[in-house]
Amino acid sequence: DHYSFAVVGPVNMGKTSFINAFLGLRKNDEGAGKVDEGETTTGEPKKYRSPMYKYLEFADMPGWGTKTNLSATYYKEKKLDTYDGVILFVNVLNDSNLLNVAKQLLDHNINMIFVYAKTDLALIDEVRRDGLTDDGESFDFNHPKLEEMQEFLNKWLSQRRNEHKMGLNQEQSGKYKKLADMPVFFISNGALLYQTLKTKNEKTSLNENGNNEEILDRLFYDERELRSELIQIAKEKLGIDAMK
Ligand SMILES: Nc1nc2c(ncn2[C@@H]2O[C@H](COP(=O)(O)OP(=O)(O)O)[C@@H](O)[C@H]2O)c(=O)[nH]1
Ligand SMILES: [Mg+2]
Repeated sequence: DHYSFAVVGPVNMGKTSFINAFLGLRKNDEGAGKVDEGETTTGEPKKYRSPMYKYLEFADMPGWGTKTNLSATYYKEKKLDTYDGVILFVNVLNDSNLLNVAKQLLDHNINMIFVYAKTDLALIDEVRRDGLTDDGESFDFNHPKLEEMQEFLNKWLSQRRNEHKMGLNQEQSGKYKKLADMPVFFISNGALLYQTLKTKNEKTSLNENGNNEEILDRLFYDERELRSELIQIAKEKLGIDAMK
């Protein structure tokens, strides 16, 4: 009667924040998952349901540390074969822990989706690095023009999507090349962009109390696509009736 996603990946990747955002919860709301939990590889998954999406369940799997070498039995221990689908939060593509899990999911025919979160941080770094748009004009992050940002983001996203797919296709062999065909999304908790800029002491025309919505909404639309994808996957499996 419901579709269950396990959310898997290293610690501090925004897994819990994503679940909270999906369920419309802010981090201090009742029922929201605890963020900044640190490494809890051995803990039990925390499961989330919401009256908004009765047919979905998220299991927030304890994240592993960057120096952790997951045992080959992680997949089994975490009973990943009992979930309908797994959302893999990627830190770097050559993360052998993540790739091992992905391969075992493929072996067992379990749906997987790759997600790169915190894209605001990666995007800002990228803009810092070259600071230029393709036509050589300087890109002003502090006074973002919507159209400009949109174009920049579209290019950047398709580049990163290609890198991800090519990387998997080239590095993996045999049937594991199929990993490159799994859906991939780049998301960001858009509301955190303001926070990020503030922490980095950046001047910004974004402000804390509004006017950001249009920009943030358009910037991080991949998040909406991911949301639709998850709902769609569940629908296909459960049938339309379950959604009523
Ligand atoms: N800038 C930015 N920070 C984020 C984003 N998502 C999560 N964070 C922050 O990253 C930290 C870790 O998030 P958390 O959800 O606890 O990660 P988890 O360990 O993977 O569950 C928290 O301080 C979040 O506020 C994002 O999209 N952008
Ligand atoms: Mg967490």
